[in-house]
Order: sequence, then structure tokens, then C-alpha cells
Amino acid sequence: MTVKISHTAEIQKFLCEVAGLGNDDGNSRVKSIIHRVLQEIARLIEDLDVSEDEFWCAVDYLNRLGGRGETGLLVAGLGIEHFLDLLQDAKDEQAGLTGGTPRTIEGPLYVAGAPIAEGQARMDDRSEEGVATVMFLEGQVFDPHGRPLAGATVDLWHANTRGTYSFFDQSQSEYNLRRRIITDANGRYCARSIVPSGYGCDPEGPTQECLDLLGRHGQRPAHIHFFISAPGHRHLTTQINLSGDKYLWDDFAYATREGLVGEVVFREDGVREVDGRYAELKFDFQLQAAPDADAEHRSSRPRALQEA
Ligand code: MBD
Ligand code: FE
Repeated sequence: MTVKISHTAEIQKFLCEVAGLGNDDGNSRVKSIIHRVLQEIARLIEDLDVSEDEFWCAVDYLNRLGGRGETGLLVAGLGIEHFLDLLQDAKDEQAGLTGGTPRTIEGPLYVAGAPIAEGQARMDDRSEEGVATVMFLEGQVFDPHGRPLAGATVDLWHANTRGTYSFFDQSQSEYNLRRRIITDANGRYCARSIVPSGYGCDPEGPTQECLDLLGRHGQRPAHIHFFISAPGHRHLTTQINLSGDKYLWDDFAYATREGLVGEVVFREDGVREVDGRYAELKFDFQLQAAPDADAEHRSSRPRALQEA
């Protein structure tokens, strides 16, 4: 029987030393996590017989991943962000915190500080007029008892017809396709926007490079992101994924969930203030009661233009 070098007392003692477990300074939480990471890396290298070339290739990959700002993208593509949702769902279930609209991943492309509008907003900057299909998106936000929630904040963002997001795509105007809409007295929000296209990873980027090696594509279905919040209620991070999209149930980020599919209806009836064909999407949300004050707010994940 061969002994695993990574399991010997000598190596284990070394990893404790490296993780600072023998000193009284630093941060004990960080020490615990780094210690575990080091143990797992040592075990993985030995068990899978990772070669030096493979190891240094991975180091270079991480440098390139971070250099291109794609770490959040890879985390989504490897399903880790979705795993966090599944874990939270399980914890909620155990705590009896159920009901309301399902959560799904935020993704890496939120930008804080979008313009605020009362009840309704026009989200697009008209730059794709004639190219894009106009979309009327509307619905209500409800409380756990099914009563409309007035004054809730519907913070929504989506891609343009090329599947790219303002801020990250510098060719778009500031906050294009990003708004915060405050629900009216009936809990209603209304947006006039454009039908988004699905997102695709940069084919030349490090995330797609990894996905290629896994035999996977890097495409998302067309979708719309939401943060929904209201005093006394639990913050909700979710998305509507659009019906009819080829990637609806083949999302590289695993964000599509039962209950989060939006039925887009195309009309050409002259009822709305547009010529020709347009799209309608109705989607309601229901929040849970906040179990504590912290739960009213989104996570403190670092984000673009993070507000104070
Ligand atoms: C997106 O638009 C997105 O929502 C996710 C999760 C990952 C990449 C691009
Ligand atoms: Fe997205």
C-alpha cells in the first residue's frame, strides 16, 4: 500500500504552518479556509498526479482569467454560483423559509446606481430603434399574503440585441437597459424596453477556453435580471428567462429554473404606441417576509459602481 505524501504528519504540520494556524495574528476565519484549500490542493495534485506543466499552466490560466476580469464569469459557467442558490434553497427549506418567487443567480454584470423611476420607465436609449423589437414588460410585486406591494424597488438589467450589457460594453450609453422602478400603489411596475438577445462568452476569452476543454458552449438564453426589495421583505435576486430561446434549458450558467420562464407574446395589433410588431412580457413577483433586517438587502458582493 502506498502512503499518500499529502497525508503524512510532516506535510499536514507544514500546511498548518503555512496557513498561520500556529500564530495568534491574522484572521482565524481566513486561516481555516486557506488551510482547507491547501489541503485540498495537495491531495488533488497527488491523487490526480498533476504534472508540473499542468500545475503551471493552471497558474498562468488564473492570471489570464483575472486579467480579463472573467473570474465571475467562470464561476457562473462552472455552476458554482448556481450551487450557492441550491445550498441557500436547502437552508431555507430547513428553516421553513419557503414560498414566493424562486431565486436565481445574479451573474457578473450588475451595475449599481441605475436611474430611478416611479411606476414606469423607458429603459433603452433608442440606439437600436429599427433593429430591436420593442418589449413591454410589466407585472406586480406581491407580499407573502398575495397583497400588492407598493413602493417596492424593481432593479432590473438586461442585454441589448447583441447580447451585451452597458458599462461592460463601452459602446453603449451609461445605464442603457438598466433601471430601478418603484412599484405604484397597486404594486405595479411597467417598463418599455427592447427584447434582449442571449449572452455568449467571448470566444477568445479564458472562460470559453476552459469550457472548450469541457466540451461545453458558453451561451445563455435571452433573460432579464432582477433585484426586488421592499421594507420588511426579503431581498430577491432572480431572472426571467425567455420562452422560445434555443438555450432556455441549456444555459451555460444554469440560471433557468421552473417558475422563472417568461412567456414572450409577439403582437402586431396597433394597440400600443408602436408601429408593427412588438413583444409583451408579463411577470409577477412574490417576496418572502424578511426573517431579520439583514435579509432585506442584497449581499455585499463587490459590484461595479457599488454604492455606499
Ligand atoms: C450574463 O448575462 C449572465 O447573466 C451570467 C450569469 C453570466 C454571463 C453573462
Ligand atoms: Fe445576464
